[in-house]
Amino acid sequence: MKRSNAIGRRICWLVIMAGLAIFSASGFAAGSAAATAITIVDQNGRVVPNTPPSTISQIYDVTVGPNGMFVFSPDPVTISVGDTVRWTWASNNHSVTSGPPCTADGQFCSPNDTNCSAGTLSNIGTVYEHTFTQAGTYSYHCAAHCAIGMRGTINVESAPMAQSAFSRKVHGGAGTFDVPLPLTGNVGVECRSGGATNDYQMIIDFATSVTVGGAVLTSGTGSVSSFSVSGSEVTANLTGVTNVQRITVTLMNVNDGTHMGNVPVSMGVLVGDVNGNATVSAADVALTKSQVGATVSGSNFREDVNANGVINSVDVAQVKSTVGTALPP
Ligand SMILES: [Ca+2]
Ligand SMILES: [Ca+2]
Ligand SMILES: [Cu+2]
Repeated sequence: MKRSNAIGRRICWLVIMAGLAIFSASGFAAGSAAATAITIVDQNGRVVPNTPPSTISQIYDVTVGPNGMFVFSPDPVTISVGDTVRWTWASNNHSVTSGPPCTADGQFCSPNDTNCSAGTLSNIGTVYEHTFTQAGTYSYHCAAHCAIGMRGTINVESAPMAQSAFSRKVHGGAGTFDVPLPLTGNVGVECRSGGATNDYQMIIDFATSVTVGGAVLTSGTGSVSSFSVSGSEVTANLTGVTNVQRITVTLMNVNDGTHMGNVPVSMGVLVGDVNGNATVSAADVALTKSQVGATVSGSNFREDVNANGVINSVDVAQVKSTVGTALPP
């Protein structure tokens, strides 16, 4: 009994240590990514939001010459801007050479994207990858077997453009009010508190109806608790969104029938920044005081910092408590 307990404990420790090793490995990766981040300022010295990559890239596999057949499989392949195609040779003496059949146009080619006109042939086991950064239709072929039909097509689609985005809160009985979240340039600043569990709701509108594969918080602290799509409007419910940070929610695989890709939307979270200039100062306190007792409307809802439908001393106190905080770069 004792002995089996000791063994059990040892196994338990091994599991914990393996877990720690994985955890610290991922922690290190995150740390080094943060260390390489750069801060860019505009002509007025204001920090330009750290825009994340427009897509979270995926890898699509294509087999070159499966079962000795002179084909690329699958074909055609449809991907999004930023995705990578990975070709793996299943038989000998083939190339991946971009261009209208059957001439090289030099856009990409195996084995290393150089001297495409040579039509270098590779053998079984070769792996060649190319990342597509521009939307378009890309034809390619095997330099040795194009004439007998060994050709392929990669369709690279760009993501649908979001038309507008908002951070939405219900202010008690006063109504629902939205903080605009610009899709380019400086981030919109959400100045209202998220309540006990730091909840926010992001609304993203497209020009036409869309389908959405998922919604993920791709930068910052918090998570997407649920999302829904109604026609052209996507609603993402967020929770655990801490104060004083920038977050990015990425809608994955948004498809409007002609475009497909990931759509990121960023937001600054700075409770008490009622004038939205990315710092909380005496000016925010004064602005909130000036609206005490006023009916909450589209022009002063930011001063209802706790979003309960009235502007009073509780809101003033909340703004005062955050004076000195600022949105990080
Ligand atoms: Ca401010
Ligand atoms: Ca209030
Ligand atoms: Cu070939």
